[in-house]
Amino acid sequence: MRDMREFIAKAEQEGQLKRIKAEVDWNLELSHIAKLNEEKSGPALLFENVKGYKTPVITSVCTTTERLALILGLPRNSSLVDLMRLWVEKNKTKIPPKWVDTGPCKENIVKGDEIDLFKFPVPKFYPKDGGRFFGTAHFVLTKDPETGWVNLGTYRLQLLDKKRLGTQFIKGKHADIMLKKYQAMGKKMPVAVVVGCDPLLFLMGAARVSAFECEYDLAGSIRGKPIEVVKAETNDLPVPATAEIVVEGEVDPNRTLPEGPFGEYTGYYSGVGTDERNYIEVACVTYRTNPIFWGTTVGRAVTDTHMTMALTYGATLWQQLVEMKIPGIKAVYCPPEGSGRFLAIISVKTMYPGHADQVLTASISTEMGAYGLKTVIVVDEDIDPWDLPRVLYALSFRFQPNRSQVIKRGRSTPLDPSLPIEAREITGRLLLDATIPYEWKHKPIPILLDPEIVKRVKARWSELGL
Ligand SMILES: Cc1cc2nc3c(=O)[nH]c(=O)nc-3n(C[C@H](O)[C@H](O)[C@H](O)COP(=O)(O)O)c2cc1C
Ligand SMILES: [Mn+2]
Repeated sequence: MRDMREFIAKAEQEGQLKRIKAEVDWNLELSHIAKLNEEKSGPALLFENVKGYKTPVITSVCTTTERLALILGLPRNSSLVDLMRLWVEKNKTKIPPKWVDTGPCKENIVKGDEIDLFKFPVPKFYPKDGGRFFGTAHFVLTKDPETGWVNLGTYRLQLLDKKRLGTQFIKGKHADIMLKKYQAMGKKMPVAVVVGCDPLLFLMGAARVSAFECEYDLAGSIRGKPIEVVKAETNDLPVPATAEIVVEGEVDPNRTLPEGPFGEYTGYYSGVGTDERNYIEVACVTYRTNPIFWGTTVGRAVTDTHMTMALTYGATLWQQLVEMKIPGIKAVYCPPEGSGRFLAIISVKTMYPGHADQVLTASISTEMGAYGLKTVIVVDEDIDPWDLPRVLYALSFRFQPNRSQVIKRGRSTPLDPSLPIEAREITGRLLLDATIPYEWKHKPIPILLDPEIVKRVKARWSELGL
């Protein structure tokens, strides 16, 4: 998939996209239509007539597993776990991006006083939001000033004025780590923001790919060929050649402005009563002719952002456990209901005493699990982690609170509404071992039906009137 336009064509062909021709207001109306549509697992929406604007807005691109499968190039009936399995497999090889001289993203170039971000149909999503949010389904490109590592990260961007975007680089995220290095060097951090692209790149921005790794390399591996990039106009960051809109600029680590609140994926507003945040001073905007603006509704579960995170966070946890070379990992599932990040269920074929304990402690030591993950459940290999009734069965009949429950502490997300706003740095972590201990000499004997009798009974099924 080359770009957003190809996604639109394919999704439309498959009946997974609807064009909205009626006039819709960017001020709450558009987001509310998208949200209500997503709560019914509806199609992707292309708003062609946004009040006061010629530029269309697409939403709800990632809301269903079918569309995530379309983005990853897998069959329509794939499960979320099938998609994660592909991700983990493809992560084993990396294909770095390829520089090209130019691309459609350079069709229009605006610099200096001409820049006016209000020329784009930026939605206001929720009633108590602090303003309009330019960046929701996008990513921010930054470069490590020491090593040259290029990072793609999705961090919300608030439209502050014609040339400034408020950021929320949460502590320890890769853009934040880089910004602190620029600060120590007394420099500003160059950035490029990409809105509208091959949707896989947005998924990469939202994925917790390990530090020092460039998300473009994994995207290339999933696509089976390098992502084509061109140099930004005002810095040397690699932007996708087919991006719809690219906003270039700098972040001064020492300057801040109020940002937020914003209706977050936890179902609550974040940025209420928090410190000011850094912002992007925009130096240049490039865009394709007739660009397409892209947004996601974030907000309460389960909708577009939750499905995005269930895939990208869940796959990253799985991938990082595989990288730790722990044997026996059958599957990992981070339910969309927990936004793919607060709750993880891991199915393991246990092979030695303490194996399940190793998986539990390893999971919270991965980059993904060491941040925000609150509850981890390990189940035996006979249970699919996405089969929640079976997980509840394991919690009922295999889990023993006296033996298999541990509480740890660790880094929290500041968005977790279960913690008081002023104390969200540290969370508890609950590790639940719902496996039958490997070392037990006398294991409970599972009830298996006699296969011969089953065959006989099945042959008599209609005779029995069943
Ligand atoms: C729609 C959406 C909005 C997000 N907003 C933010 C945000 O404002 N700040 C933030 O730190 N992370 C945000 N995230 C999560 C990051 O994208 C995610 O943690 C990612 O791993 C960051 O990239 P990094 O690992 O390269 O730092 C958001 C994710 C999604 C899907
Ligand atoms: Mn990263």
